[in-house]
Amino acid sequence: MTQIKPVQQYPALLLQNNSDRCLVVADLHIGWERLLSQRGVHVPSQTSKLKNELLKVIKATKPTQVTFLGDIKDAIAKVAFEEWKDIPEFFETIQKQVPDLQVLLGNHDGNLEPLLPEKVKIVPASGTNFGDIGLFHGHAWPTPELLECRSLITGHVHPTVAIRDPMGLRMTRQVLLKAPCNGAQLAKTLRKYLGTKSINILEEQNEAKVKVSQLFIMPSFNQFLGGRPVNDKRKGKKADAYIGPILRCGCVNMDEAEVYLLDGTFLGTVNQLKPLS
Ligand SMILES: [Mn+2]
Repeated sequence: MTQIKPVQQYPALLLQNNSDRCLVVADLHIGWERLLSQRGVHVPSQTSKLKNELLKVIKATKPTQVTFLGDIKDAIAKVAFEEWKDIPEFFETIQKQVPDLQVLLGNHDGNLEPLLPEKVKIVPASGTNFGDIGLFHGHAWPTPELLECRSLITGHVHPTVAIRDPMGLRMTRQVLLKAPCNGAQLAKTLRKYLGTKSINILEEQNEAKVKVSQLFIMPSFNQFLGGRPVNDKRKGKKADAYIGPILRCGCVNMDEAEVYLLDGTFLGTVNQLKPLS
């Protein structure tokens, strides 16, 4: 059984399968600072900060593999001038420490492939597995094969929690979410959207093979990115309050999702935290 361990103080997870150690990070959004310069605020490239941060996590966790869970870059379809330089350099540096790198393509990763060093493995957003853990980006459905995994891990959402103090001041923090996920219902939903043609796991006689029971939603590795607070009262109970098909299809119980700060502190469930936002 693959173990899932949050890396204390960092938006990262370490998956451990005997001697294989896979470090997972999501949503780097390299080049995000260009959004500021388009609005008249000019800051130098922040890529080296992200790189140094990741090198620190690698040093602390000694992974045998690093998986990037999508949205490596920020510009959605095009490649910005800075990215031609920043992204190859970023991956070359990381690869010197950990040769085995894997990248899932997120919705921001159009035209990313030519920027990656040759030996980086590229995986579609619908995902792949590490032991009995399924990994996918979250703007797309997970591939049905991942239903056989015990847990799923996704990015894309950039979850945060908001807490308002008695003075009315509001602080937000990045969080890791662990939500109950109804595997049978997810299988039913995928059957409806993808059909059963040649997809073995979706056929009714294979129902017993469906193992998914929880979904981890990772904080973005880039700590400057905002995300709408998961405990926002305005979200109400509407299924469309969250982004990505898996969170909208009703098979993930977000109200009962456990909310953890990056230092591992358990804050409560989303439902318990709603009055605080
Ligand atoms: Mn995304």
